[in-house]
Amino acid sequence: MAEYQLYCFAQSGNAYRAALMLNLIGADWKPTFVDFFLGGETRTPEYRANVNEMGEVPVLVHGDTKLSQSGVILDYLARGSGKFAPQCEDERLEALRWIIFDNQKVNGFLGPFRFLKNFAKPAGDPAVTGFLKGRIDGNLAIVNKRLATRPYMLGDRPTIADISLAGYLYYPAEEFGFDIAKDHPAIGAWMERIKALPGWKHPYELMPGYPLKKA
Ligand SMILES: N[C@@H](CCC(=O)N[C@@H](CS)C(=O)NCC(=O)O)C(=O)O
Repeated sequence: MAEYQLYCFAQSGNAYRAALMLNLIGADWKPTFVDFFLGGETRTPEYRANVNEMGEVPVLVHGDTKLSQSGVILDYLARGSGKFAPQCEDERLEALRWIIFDNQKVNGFLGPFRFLKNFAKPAGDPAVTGFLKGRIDGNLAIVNKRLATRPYMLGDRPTIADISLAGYLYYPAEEFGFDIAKDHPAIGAWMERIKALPGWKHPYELMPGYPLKKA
């Protein structure tokens, strides 16, 4: 049995953060497929009783430790491995600031936008997707400005703040209807740097459930 088990599915950028971190630190890990789309597994009483009362992926299991929230999982893995970890208290606080901003306002809007555009039935109301797109543009511009003056979110070294930001950014441009790397060139350059890290893989390669089975 692998040392780490990750409840996840291929289309989840939230889970990708944890899967990518596990791969980048060279952990011995195995994914456990969660049937989010067809089976509605995260909404079942069994999942909420046995896996995560919040009804979400990712969930990381490591021995007796079971964690959800990708930001918490990233912090746990960084502390345990010493890799991609902030190096001092100021850096730790700075990483947390960006991870929370990302969870709420960058990938926190990209995820629902992509879901409404590709997977929701009926498809998302244009008023809702239009609102989300406006927020996405504004928040990606904030990240782009930051990455225009430094190679990684906290400076010269990649940390968990970068791995959090990777969330939905590598999914195909067609799934969004716009090209993040082209529209925000400093983010595009950063994406190439992250992609070059040993162990990097695309979310569709790293997690089970792609392509999506039709009902
Ligand atoms: N802030 C959370 C977000 C997790 C999240 O929203 N995961 C989605 C999948 S991408 C989920 O499990 N949603 C279940 C549902 O809405 O029923 C994290 O970063 O872990």
